Amino acid sequence: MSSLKTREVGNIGVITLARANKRNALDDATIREIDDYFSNVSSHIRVIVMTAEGDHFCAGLDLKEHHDQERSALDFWRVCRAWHRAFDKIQHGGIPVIACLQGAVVGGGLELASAAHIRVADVSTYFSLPEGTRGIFTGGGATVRTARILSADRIIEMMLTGRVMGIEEAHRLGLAHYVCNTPENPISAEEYAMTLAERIAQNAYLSNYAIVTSINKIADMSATDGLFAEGLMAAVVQTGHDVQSRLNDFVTKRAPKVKPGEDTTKQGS
Ligand code: 1HE
Repeated sequence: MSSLKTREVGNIGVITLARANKRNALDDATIREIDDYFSNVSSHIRVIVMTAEGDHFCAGLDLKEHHDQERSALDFWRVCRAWHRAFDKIQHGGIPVIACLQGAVVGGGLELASAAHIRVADVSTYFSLPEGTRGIFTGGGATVRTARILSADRIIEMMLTGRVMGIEEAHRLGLAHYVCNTPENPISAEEYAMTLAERIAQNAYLSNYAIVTSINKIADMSATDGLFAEGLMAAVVQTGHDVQSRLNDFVTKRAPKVKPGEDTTKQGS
């Protein structure tokens, strides 16, 4: 039985974790399905929204499978490398990915959410890295991806204490970009994510590709190499077929202006 559901809404792909009875814990089979999905995205898909069934986005590593398999060091190394491959395809696949979060986003669930480019969270969302309390260590990219979002210092503190980070702190620290289902933003996280996806799908394809593939890669480079790569990327994006018409919209005063107070989910609609 599949642990994922997928659908398309126009040019938006929606991938849903569908093991709510196990709080969407990630077993080997689910990681394989995530890898397969992100390896075979249809060419008309412009943005992917990742959601989860039930009250919790993801409870992390399937601890029962991990317990039952009594993995050796080499076994678990292979598991971790499979997670890295799958999550790399999310982060570096060239298509913007929006994660839509609720309830527990813990351990490997936080690593999965950290691979997405935008995180939209229901107000019920909370985050934790309980690996220390389970006697294991992060193996799905937290030391790289989550550490880049929160800082290495903060994930050390979270892993040592196993504490729960609430939505207000997570929003302030940039782990959740948007918080939904609040008096100020009463829309549901999924609706908000879909509206953002529609907005992002209207960007130039090459611009989106450059944004999601190059910025994280450039962060791995020296400043000199990064500036060189940035120039190359900009030159490639400049060859996009719709660059001139988009610039012409601005020059002829038909393009929307960049103004404070504008809701980005409404721009261009
Ligand atoms: C699970 C898992 C799981 C739930 N693996 N089966 N992750 C954790 O340490 C988080 C562990 N889970 C929890 O703390 C809680 O389950 C939740 C806070 C997420 C949800 O609580 P609740 O009360 O809604 O559900 P529950 O009753 O605890 O769990 C419902 C079922 O899901 C139950 O199974 P059942 O057969 O008894 O009904 C649970 O056993 C099952 N379940 N979480 C397996 N994680 C590559 S390295 C990554 C390292 C990590 O991810 S470490 C973090 C592990």
